[in-house]
Amino acid sequence: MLNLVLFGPPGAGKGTQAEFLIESFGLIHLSTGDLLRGEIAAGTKLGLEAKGFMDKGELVPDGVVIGMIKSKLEANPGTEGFIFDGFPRTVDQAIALDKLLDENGTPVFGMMSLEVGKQELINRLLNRGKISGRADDQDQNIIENRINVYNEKTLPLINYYKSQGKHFGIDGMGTIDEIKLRLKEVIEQKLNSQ
Ligand code: B4P
Repeated sequence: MLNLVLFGPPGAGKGTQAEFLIESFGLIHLSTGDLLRGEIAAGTKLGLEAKGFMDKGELVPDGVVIGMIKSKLEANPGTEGFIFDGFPRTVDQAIALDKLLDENGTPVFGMMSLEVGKQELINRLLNRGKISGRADDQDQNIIENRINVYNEKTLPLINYYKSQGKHFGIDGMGTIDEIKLRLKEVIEQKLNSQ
């Protein structure tokens, strides 16, 4: 199984590149952001709870997102693998993911970490906000808070995966196609070296 963690700050291109990885490697896409927005749209209790955090650019509590991922893993046995997009976002989430995957005997293959400068992140998200109407993409203060939360709570995950020899840094600046090629090359190189 090929379990990939697609990592990077808000606006780094995780959701964008996940679409290509699904096609190329036949993986199931698990985006906690999409799952949470689905709960909000459906008006569930979980969605109502999550909305308050997301609108401010804060992280939704670990227990909520870990529970969502657990039920998705259980609902998809025997797949080629998963792309975890926007998850894990804290060290506790990463530990929980390792435990869940250990139960299936299929560990994380690698963390693909997209590296993009702050001003480019802000530009991309403000642009998306104009088109999609996503509330958390329309206000520069909320975007900056998301980037600060990323730096404080999510960035330490790089060391978590480095210590397991699973961190792969990828230049996330350039066109979407250029970044696709970089990702594909890194994954194929690692697959061939096994
Ligand atoms: P997410 O939905 O994960 O949103 P995101 O970080 O903004 O990244 P996304 O994947 O959507 O955007 P992308 O970079 O592809 O999270 C939203 C919120 O949900 C969080 O703030 C948090 O509150 C909550 N949440 C989610 N997961 C959680 C978790 N595990 N724990 C706790 N809370 C959680 O793309 C951005 C834009 O850039 C797009 O418009 C795209 O077209 C554009 N773009 C991409 N690549 C480009 C390129 N190379 N050049 C130019 N533009 C590009």
